[in-house]
Formats: sequence, C-alpha cells, structure tokens
Amino acid sequence: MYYAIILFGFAVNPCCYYPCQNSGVCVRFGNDHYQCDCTRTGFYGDNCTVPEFRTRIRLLLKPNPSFAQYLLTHFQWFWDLLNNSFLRDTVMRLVLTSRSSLIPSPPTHNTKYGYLSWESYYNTSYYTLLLPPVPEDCPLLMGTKGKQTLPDPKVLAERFFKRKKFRPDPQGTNLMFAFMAQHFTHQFFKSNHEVKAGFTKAFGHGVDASNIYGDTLERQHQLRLHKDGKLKYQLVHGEVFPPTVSEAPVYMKHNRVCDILRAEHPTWDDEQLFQTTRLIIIGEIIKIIIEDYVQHLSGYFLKLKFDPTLLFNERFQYSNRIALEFGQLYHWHPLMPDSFIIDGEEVTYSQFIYNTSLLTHHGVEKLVDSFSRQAAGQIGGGHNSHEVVLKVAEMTIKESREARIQPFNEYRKKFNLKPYTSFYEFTDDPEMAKGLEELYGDIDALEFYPGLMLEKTRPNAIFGESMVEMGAPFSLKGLLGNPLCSPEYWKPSTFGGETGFHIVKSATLQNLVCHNSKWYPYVHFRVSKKEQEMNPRKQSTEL
Ligand code: FL2
Repeated sequence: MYYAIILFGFAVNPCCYYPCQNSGVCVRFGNDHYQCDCTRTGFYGDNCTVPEFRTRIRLLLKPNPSFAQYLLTHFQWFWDLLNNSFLRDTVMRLVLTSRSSLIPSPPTHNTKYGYLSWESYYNTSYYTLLLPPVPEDCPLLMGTKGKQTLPDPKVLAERFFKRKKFRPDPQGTNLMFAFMAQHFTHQFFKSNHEVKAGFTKAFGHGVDASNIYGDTLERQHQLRLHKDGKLKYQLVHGEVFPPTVSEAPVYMKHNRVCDILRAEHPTWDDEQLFQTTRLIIIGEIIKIIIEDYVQHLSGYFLKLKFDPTLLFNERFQYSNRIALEFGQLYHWHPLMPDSFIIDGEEVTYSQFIYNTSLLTHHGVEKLVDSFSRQAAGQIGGGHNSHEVVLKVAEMTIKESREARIQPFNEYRKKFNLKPYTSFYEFTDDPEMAKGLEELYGDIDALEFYPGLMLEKTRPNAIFGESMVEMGAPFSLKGLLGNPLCSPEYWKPSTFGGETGFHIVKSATLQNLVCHNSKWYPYVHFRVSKKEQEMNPRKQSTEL
C-alpha cells in the first residue's frame, strides 16, 4: 500500500486492488490495511493464493473449460453412444452441479452492499451482485487500473458494437430463438427505471411465468377470465388471441391446459384450476428452455436432460436471486437482423415494432414459420449490432458504471478462467485490440459487458468462452433452483395428477406450437441447412 500512496498521493482503500484471489473476501482494517478471509476457498495465505493439498489435486484433475467445451462439441459418435446409456444422467448431473456451485445461494451482495447484510438478503427489490461493487472510495471506477476516465459509451458503441455488414450466427441461430430469448428473459429482467440502477420489478427472481400472468396480483386478476381457471382471450377470424388492451389492460397456451385439467377435476374451482395450470406452464417452460433452447445454444452433442431428480442426492439450494451481471450479459441485441422476412415479404423495423396486426393478419403459424427460417446475427465478436438497437449497448454500459460492476478480468477469475493479459489475447481483431487499448489503457480496466460481447468468439460459435462460462451457471441455477424442481413439489399431485405431470415432462418447442396452431409450421431454434446455405457465411472459418 506504500506504492499506492506514491501513486495516488493518499491512502487508497486496499480492497480497490482486488488483492484477494480465489473468492477470498477482502475486509478493510484501519486506513490502509486489509485482510483476506479465505474460509472454505480451498486456499490460504495473505491473499488466498496458496492451494491446500486437496485443492492442488482438484486443480490437477479438473479439465480446463476450453478442453471440456471441445469434448462436448466434438466426437458425435461418442456422445450418441453416451446419450443412450446411464452415463447421460451422470454427465448431466455433473454439468448441473459444477455450474450451479459457482452461484452463491443464498445471495450475497448488491449495488449498495459490498459486504453481507440482512438488508441485501431480505430486500428482493435489488438484483443481487455476484461480486461486490467497486468501493465508492476507489481512485478509479474500475478500482486502480486504467485511464483517469472510462471511454465514452457512445464511442464504444459506434466503434466496436455497430454493425458493418450482417454476420449470421455460425451456429445457425434463428429469429425464433431470438424472440424466445426476449420473451423468456423478460419475466425476470425487469429493471425498475424509476429508481437508480440495480433494482428490479420482477420479484419472482426466476421462471415464474410473470410474463404471461403479470408481475403483480392485481395485474393477474386483470388478465384472468375468472371462469374455469382461464385467462381472457379474444377471437379474430375465429382464432384465439390474447385479449385487447381494452379488455385486459395489459397483454398472454394456458387455456388449453385448463380444459384438460377441468375434464379430470370437475369439482375444482377457478382458482385451483388457474394455479395448477400455472405450475404446469412453468414446468413446460423450464423443460423447453433446457432441452431445446439451452441445447441449441450450447452446441453440445450431450443430450441435455431436464430431470430434477438428478439433484435429489446432491447439496443444492432451491432458491434463486437474479443477478445484475446476468441481466447485463443477456443483452444479446446483435441477434436482431437488418429487417424481417415474413411470408417472403420484407418488413422494416418501423413496420414491425409494436405492430400487433402482423400477428392477427398472418396468424401465429406463419410468424413462427418465418422466424424459424430467418437467421439471427452472431452475438459475440463485435460490429454486429443494428443501428436500431445500438443505443442499448450504450445504456448497458452506463448501467454497469452506475452499479459499479467490477472489471471483466475479475469476473474471469471468479468463474475459474485465466484473466486476459492483453487486448491482443482478448480479441483476434488487431484493430479492435488497438482501439480498446487506447481507450481503456489496461486490460484489467476493461468493463464487464464490452468484455463479454467483444471477446473473440470460439470457432464457429455464437459467442466467446466467457459468455458461456459465466452465463451457464446463472442460467442453470435459475432453472433448477425453481421450487418446482424440489423434492416436495416434483410429483404428479402438484400438477393435478399424472396427466399434468406428463404435459410437463413431454413438453417440447414443437409440441408447444403444434398444440396451439391449425397447421404445423417449421419450428426450431435454428435455421435449416437450406436457409443457412442461402446466407453468405462471412464468419472466418480458420480452425
Ligand atoms: C448464457 C448461457 C447459457 C444460457 C443462457 C445464457 C448456457 C447455459 C448452459 C449451457 C450453455 C449456455 C450448457 C449446458 C453448459 O453448461 O455449458 F450457453 C457450459
């Protein structure tokens, strides 16, 4: 800390140097002293850098993430064999436990509390923060590294995020995936913009289907028909659509399930039919997100499995708190295309946005078909955000600064990744590396969101290593931490009997659409080979 006094001319809070490694907790003592609490980190020493014997063995045996990713995305013949054996459960269990263990549960910090506090635990109007916010009294917003001021968010967006030419995702992701990502995540990412950064209006903190049922009880009742457990609806050309805003002063497959339940339970009242149906819908969503959505995103040949019983003999907490970092990393706006092709016709952004008549005019089948055939943009690698959504990148960076989110490299370490040592290691694009270096001055000052979005992508992948390694733990903890997945809930009676339980356990993206449409559109989270071929692949294919 003597150096700090020389550098900054006053005693700097020593925790601004992030001295504690391997998840050790930095506590300030006196003016210029600190201690690292290394309890249960598996490390000891002043800065929790010395591995205990057991840790040494574990580190030797643990495959590095790139190697694990390589295995999981190659050798299809091997995985085809494994997927049909008991080993599928073993590997799935390992994926779930190893990922979830990186998320503290109960939650820890938030934008106001960089130390543990009852308020931080109890007040669920905060998003949680995985790493404590950068202390207010640090000399710089990133702690101690980098330039005096951080780059202008607008400059970052224009220079590194803005699309030059549409770059389709090499994994074949389509707009169906993009809109599912939006619809699904907006049930738990609902920032409260009336207050400062770091607060949410979604108190379910996970998969609660509040995007369908409303995020307050009042809103739920506005949406409900109060008959047979159903939600309000309207008929347009004889087809069922969500109600108009005048009928339900809000926005809405629920009713189909109500009918199935009512047939088996004629004595049940509206409330019980509604509540039980909602649990079935939540179960279906989790099933589809794991086995269709995450399956696609991961690119794994391991056939992912939604089976809560996999965790019943493991140490696992059935609770979840949405983290601000998870919200930050999920700003996937490069998915958006240059324009929308619906029924072969080009639709511009201004014709598309807020235009519900596209749905009533074309019908849900046609939209699903069109979205499933149109390629989405590659998320990682930069230079792929359409002008219309460019402002979002800027806002995300501003939010991150307001919330004092720690530098990208600190998160790399938290998720057991090596911190980058230079911008040239971070990206293969020398021009971008040079630009970022000029603006940030130091790789340890690179911010969280630009780090995730601009990092070099993995070969033929939608994004880089960090997005997967940091996103997967939050995602899997949120999906399996749902109360539905707990031993007390995960049984037929919760879902009104075997029929309801079966609906949950057999849900797929295809049958979700087919159960609710007149004809069967092409429905997937990836474009077909034919559509992918029609897009000139600009992705560099050096392997
Ligand atoms: C970011 C990442 C994921 C989901 C949402 C946002 C994600 C989740 C799981 C996996 C991959 C992902 C797989 C199953 C995994 O564990 O990979 F990209 C590491």
